[in-house]
Amino acid sequence: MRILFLSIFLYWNLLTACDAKDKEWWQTTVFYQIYPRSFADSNGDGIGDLKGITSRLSHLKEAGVGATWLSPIFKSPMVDFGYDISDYESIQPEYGTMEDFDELIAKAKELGIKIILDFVPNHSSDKHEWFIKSEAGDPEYKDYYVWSDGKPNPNGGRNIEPNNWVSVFYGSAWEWSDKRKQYYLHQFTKQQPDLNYRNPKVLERMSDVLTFWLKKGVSGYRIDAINHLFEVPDLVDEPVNIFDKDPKSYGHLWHYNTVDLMEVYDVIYGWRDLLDDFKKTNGGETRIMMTEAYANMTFTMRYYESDDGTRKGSHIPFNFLMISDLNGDSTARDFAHTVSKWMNYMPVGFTANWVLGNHDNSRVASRYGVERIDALNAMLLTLPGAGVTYNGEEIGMVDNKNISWKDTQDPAACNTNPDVYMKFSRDPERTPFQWDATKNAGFSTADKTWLPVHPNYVDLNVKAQKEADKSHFKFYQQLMELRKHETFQDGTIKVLALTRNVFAYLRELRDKDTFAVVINLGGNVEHVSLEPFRRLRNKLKVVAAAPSSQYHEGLIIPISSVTLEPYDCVIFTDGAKNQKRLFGDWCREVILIISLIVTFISSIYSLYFCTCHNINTK
Ligand SMILES: *[C@@H]1O[C@H](CO)[C@@H](O)[C@H](O)[C@H]1NC(C)=O
Ligand SMILES: *[C@@H]1O[C@H](CO)[C@@H](O)[C@H](O)[C@H]1NC(C)=O
Ligand SMILES: CC(=O)N[C@H]1CO[C@H](CO)[C@@H](O)[C@@H]1O
Ligand SMILES: [Ca+2]
Ligand SMILES: [Ca+2]
Repeated sequence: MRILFLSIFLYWNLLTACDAKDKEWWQTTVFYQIYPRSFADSNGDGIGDLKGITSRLSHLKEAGVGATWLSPIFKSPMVDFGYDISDYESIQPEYGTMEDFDELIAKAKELGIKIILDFVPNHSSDKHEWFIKSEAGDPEYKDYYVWSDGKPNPNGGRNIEPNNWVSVFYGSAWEWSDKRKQYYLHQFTKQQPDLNYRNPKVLERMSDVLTFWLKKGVSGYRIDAINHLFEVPDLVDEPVNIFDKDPKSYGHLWHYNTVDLMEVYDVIYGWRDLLDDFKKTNGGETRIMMTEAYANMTFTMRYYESDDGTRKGSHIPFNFLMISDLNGDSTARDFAHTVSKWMNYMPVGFTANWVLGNHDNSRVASRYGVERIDALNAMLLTLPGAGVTYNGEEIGMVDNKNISWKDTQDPAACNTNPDVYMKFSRDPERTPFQWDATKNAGFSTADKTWLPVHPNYVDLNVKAQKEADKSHFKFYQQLMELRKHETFQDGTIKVLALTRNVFAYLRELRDKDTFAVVINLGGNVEHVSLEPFRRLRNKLKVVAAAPSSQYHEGLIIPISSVTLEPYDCVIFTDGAKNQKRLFGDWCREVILIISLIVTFISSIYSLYFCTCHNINTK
């Protein structure tokens, strides 16, 4: 008898080995972007800071988030709110000190939350020591930036710009330096001079920055505006896009010479090696790279690996399709197509990711409509791979569109005029985080916060949603819990547009429960059948339902008559694990045979042993 138990035990244990999960932390987690300036203010100056983040980290834990990426916290004149860095290895004083940063890392470790830093390699601030020396003609730093004499002026006088390039933030990409009597390139604001990556010394210095923070305990980087790293060396004009008549506008040119150059990828593959080597020499978990590039599919996929497959690059090349290709007007077919698009383009064996929002784009509830926040959060948490989300989306914060010209902070808006600034402003999605119903939403005790708090904070805040029976946050937490299921972590996806407004997908994994996520994008009640999926059983059990749903957890309904409330989102399982097949998989077969042989041999042995024993005692 004992032998039999032993064999069964052996069999099951070995089987588990067959199914062993080989996913690393970053492949299944949700990355939560914190915009430090707006998250939590610890000292009452109206500006968020590191101590504030540390004191509120438990919120991330409660939300079920495994990692956070912080927008830049480095020393900066704050022309572009930290994306203009004057010292890559120190902390911006209004955000705190290096000790505060160490405390943040320690607290995060304690809570099991990984910290990812923003890395801004394309440009430094014009107040960076390197630029000051470069402008002064210091031989060591002379070629740290992209300098040009410009072209002779046909009318005489100072040379004109070397070419027609424009900055992402409007106007010429060239700025004249009176000191050096040359132009320097800036793809963003003129206070953000582009570093010259054709100078190996620059690459080396920037790689050292990566190592500096890795040693401090960060788990990786989110790399900013990476596709802007290189420009063609001969600085030739870019072709004009006739549909955009304004020669100062970024859309006026086709950016063939200033973005997505092949050289970018070599730098990325090199930085991947740096991260992998760091792990090899220092141990610990994999340090990762997330890359930000608003590029087409061909260019985006190349961040994963080189075309010939010999070099690895970004772990998470940001998938911006949920920002660029979908919005509140999208139909179920648009959703199905967009999800499939990423899955189809992605090279086999890599990890998908879904970026729901960030500090450059309107908030999810504003982009898709407040009614759809639960559905979009549900997608983030149940699609395959990693989710990337922005602080505040878990409670459905909305843009604060009532920001006066006087209160406007974003350079992209300030560079324009009082009539049009709101069209360019990124301030609406950057207003302070809404913690509770106290002064300034619990963000700060200051009389005036750096951006005005959205007045809806009285009702819309974390505290209220935690106390409510049903809320966006409660649903979010529930989905985070569900997400731990192996099917969500490891399973495949099959998408279907069931009607014009009902978008659904199956998540399946061999020998595990199958789940169906069903979303009503429209404002009418919808009756649908999930039979088109074919692989589901006849009865479905509700495992999670949006706060607006008429369904509740545990309810059993027939597959052919699913009723969805307006903007509803329901997750079902058919309760039946995929039929377990004893054979059909070499790993299982081998293990079964080994177990049988062991059972056989030990039975023979014990029979023999027992017989002898019996004889001897007689
Ligand atoms: C991306 O752009 C490049 C260059 O313009 C082009 O060759 C490539 O086909 C494009 N890829 C897709 C998927 O559109
Ligand atoms: C906009 O904000 C100002 C104060 O910043 C306030 O007086 C005004 O009532 C607000 N307008 C709307 C439409 O909310
Ligand atoms: C989403 C994001 O980080 N966008 C940044 C891209 O880079 C420019 C320049 O560094 C910033 O202004 C954006 O905020
Ligand atoms: Ca502060
Ligand atoms: Ca550049």
